[in-house]
Amino acid sequence: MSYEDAGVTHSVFADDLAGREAAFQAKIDAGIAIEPQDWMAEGYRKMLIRQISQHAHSEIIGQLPEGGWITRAPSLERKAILLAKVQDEAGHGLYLYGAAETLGVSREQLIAELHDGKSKYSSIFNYPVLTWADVGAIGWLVDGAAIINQTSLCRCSYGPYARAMVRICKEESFHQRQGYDVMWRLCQGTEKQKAMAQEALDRWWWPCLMMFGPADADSVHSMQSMAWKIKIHSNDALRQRMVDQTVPQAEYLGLRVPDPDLRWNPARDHYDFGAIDWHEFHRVIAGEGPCNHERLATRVRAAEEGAWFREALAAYAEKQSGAECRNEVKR
Ligand code: FAQ
Repeated sequence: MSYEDAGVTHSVFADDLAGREAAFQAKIDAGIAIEPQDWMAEGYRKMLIRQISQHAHSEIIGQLPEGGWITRAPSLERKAILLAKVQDEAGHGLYLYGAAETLGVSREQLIAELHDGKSKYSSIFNYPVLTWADVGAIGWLVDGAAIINQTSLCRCSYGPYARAMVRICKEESFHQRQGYDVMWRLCQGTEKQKAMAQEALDRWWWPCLMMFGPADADSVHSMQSMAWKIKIHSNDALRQRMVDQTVPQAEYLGLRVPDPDLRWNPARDHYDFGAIDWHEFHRVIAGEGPCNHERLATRVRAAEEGAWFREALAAYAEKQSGAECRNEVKR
């Protein structure tokens, strides 16, 4: 018997859905975390999968730019620090894929979407790392931008994502400090070393401001995402925070921020800064940045070459769990 035959109209179900959505929104408005077993709006689930998976991909692809410098780090100490940092990024990817899996998608599916180019990762990882100073600039500026964005995500409405962020932010703080320390040491060094630090800042400044996404007026998802408290602050608000925090740090290093329009505005109590080249941003996220092809190809090759190892691990795990079940039956 159909619902209509039973005298139940569609509008009853529509009312039921509207009621559930209203209760869901009220929960979010009251600051109550949404957990995987809770009812959630389908759009909310999809928005989270999109953002968390892109975030996870960014952590994994984000290992590549600095990873290329592990063998060229200038001392044993710097090598050990960089190795630990790059490994941390892999861990962040795993926490985030784990958080996405609680929403009913598989890790294999998400990774396939990255490899097919259907899912994005952060624009910043499509720029080349030309000198050791770039490694410092990544820690200082890229991790610095990531912390500003992620500190706000620690209060996001989805429990597993918010909890992953708390852990990630603690590690990112160490990453940011090590990057600043690399820059500091270069700025205390020879004229050539200081020039290298300045060139790195010149290259990374604008792409780092682009990390926060398009201007609020052009942001497709921000309004709904903020209503659901997936995002707590807008792209422009976080970008402004990045400028305000970082300019004094650059001044302390004795470096010049590459923006002729940058100036303190006492009326706003913020720095004013110049226009971002949004054409460059859109080119990079469309796959045409300086390193997009190389980054994705490296990632796909690593997955293919490691397939035998993952298969062996899965076979071993299956054998072990079979043995455990048999032991359980014997007991
Ligand atoms: N790159 O409507 P909105 C890190 C896309 S982690 C590429 O404003 P939304 C750690 C956006 O996806 C860095 N695409 O989007 C580390 C959307 O496209 P779609 C990653 C971008 O989601 C350090 C379209 O533009 N962090 O660095 C970018 O509300 C060192 C419209 O934009 C996160 O992922 C971009 N920069 O806001 C690792 C944090 N910006 O999906 C290694 C979590 C925008 O419709 C070494 N994510 N797009 O096809 C977020 O907070 C948000 O997703 C934003 C974008 C703010 C990135």
